[in-house]
Amino acid sequence: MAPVLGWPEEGLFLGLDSSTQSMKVTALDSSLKVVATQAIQFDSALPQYGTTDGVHRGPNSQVTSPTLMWVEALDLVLARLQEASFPFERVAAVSGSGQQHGSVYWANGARSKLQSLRPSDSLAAQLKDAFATPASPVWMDSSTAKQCKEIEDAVGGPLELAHLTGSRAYERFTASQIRKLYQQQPSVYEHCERISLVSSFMASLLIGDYASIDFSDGAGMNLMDLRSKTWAPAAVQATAPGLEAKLGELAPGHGAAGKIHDYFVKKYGFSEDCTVVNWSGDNPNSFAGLALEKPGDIAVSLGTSDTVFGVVSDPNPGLEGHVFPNPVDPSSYMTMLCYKNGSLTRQGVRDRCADKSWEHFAELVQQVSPGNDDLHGFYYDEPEILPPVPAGVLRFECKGNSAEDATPVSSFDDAHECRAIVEGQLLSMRAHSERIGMPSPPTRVIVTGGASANQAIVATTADVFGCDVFAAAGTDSASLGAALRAAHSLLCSQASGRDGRPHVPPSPFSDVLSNAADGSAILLTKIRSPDMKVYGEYGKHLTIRSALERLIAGM
Ligand code: ADP
Ligand code: XUL
Repeated sequence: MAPVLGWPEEGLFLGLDSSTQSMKVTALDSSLKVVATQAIQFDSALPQYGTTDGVHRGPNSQVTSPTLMWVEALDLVLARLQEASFPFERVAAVSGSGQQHGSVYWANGARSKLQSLRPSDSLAAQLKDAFATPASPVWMDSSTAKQCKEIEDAVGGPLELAHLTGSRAYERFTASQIRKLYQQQPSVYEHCERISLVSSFMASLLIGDYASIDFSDGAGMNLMDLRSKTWAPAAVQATAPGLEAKLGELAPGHGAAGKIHDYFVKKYGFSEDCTVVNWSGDNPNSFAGLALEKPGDIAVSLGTSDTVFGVVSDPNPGLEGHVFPNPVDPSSYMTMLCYKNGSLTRQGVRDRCADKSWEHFAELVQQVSPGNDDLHGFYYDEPEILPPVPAGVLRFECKGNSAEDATPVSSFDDAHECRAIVEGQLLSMRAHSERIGMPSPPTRVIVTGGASANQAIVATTADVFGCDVFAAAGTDSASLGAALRAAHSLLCSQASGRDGRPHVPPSPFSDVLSNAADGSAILLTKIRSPDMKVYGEYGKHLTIRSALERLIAGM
């Protein structure tokens, strides 16, 4: 297909991904081929912050990350690219992806620190006093049940809040985190001039000023009116006084945040014309990176969290799952489920049962037949989101046809333990995705995230969902999506230039995707077909497991 008018032939698009455990980069050329990648793990690359899995776990289910670690990681990952002679001067636009919901509290006076960044010193040295609190609450936190209840009550109940903002109140969502900070550390709240999400925080570093929160990540706060994409006064007032002034304006994901700050021009050699495009959340970016646009497709992202998402045009948010605006098409939305016990919980089982080896873990899973000899496991190392249950591990044997026939079991052998966690997690995803109206069976499942490299997990995904499984060449769809969104923004701005008016709706995202050449990062490959007999047999296990899950959750 011919390149779209005005497409910068030599230009590169950079996508960063500030995730829970790491910071990653994907750079694309104009034919959407990957020209560079880079990744640093917070625990090992920045040990001075003392994180485990990128976070600090505190008492009472409190989980935070040191804000300054993310600042230092940005310099570090760019320095790594520089060491690899990456041509920063060719970057036409840069965007990014942030773990959703996490919040940063800028201290009074921080804006002028941002505006006057000097290349002679590091970002961390210059911003070390820029935060009202050094600890950013992140999505793994579940310490705000009280504040969730207060916000839901003030707005008229959980369903009302879901209709208004796309989700009922969740402990990790930003509103309850802000309310807790306001209640427990009023002087921190008082001394905070601006609250950013991880996404808008990272964009702020790149432009040297406060960047807007985009609509898609903004919907992960319980503060935005999902339909009007403006702050919802009832939710804002229920959260904390004087909050709207600290949140700034919301903006579309395809909008430009500004030009890159001189710090990055001088230090790394970016062009001063390089545009910083609004960042968004990791799930919206993955949604863009996997080009999810067909209603029959669903994506399963197996990162630190496990998420399942699909596309809808007319959402009806309820008590389960979330709805966010589509980051690349204002006429539709993404629906999503999120599990806290994803990769780290699988990793725990691997470490106990499979000598800390993913290969051995996969072999053990494949040693047992699908259905796991009627053994069911529920593995919650962390308090779970879906269903909302405290941490704990429960195992059952169920030879009969209903959950009433199940008997508790204290342990499984290694192979059954490995299959139990994989089957259990995927069966839960299928059951809940069906409940919120995602297609069943889907036309196809697109897998991404660290664990999508695991063939035993991929094979079970195909059999549980009963459809083909596709994957992109890389496993980091979030930074890929960010790079594609950077390109999309550039097209939108050029389109607005052509007719002289702001372009609403934006240029179709498919105009970006149409530039993909052979070997492009966006091309998906079928990696597994289902065994439909096994899919059929999973029906019984699905019913039993769902009933057991309801018992465990007391629902
Ligand atoms: P995030 O972006 O949320 O930080 P990633 O998508 O990078 O997370 O995934 C990281 C996780 O992937 C690690 O915690 C690890 O447990 C898991 N992982 C990596 N390789 C494999 C594998 N072969 N099988 C299963 N899980 C894996
Ligand atoms: C989504 C969620 C996680 C984080 C980190 O609601 O909490 O997926 O975005 O990946």
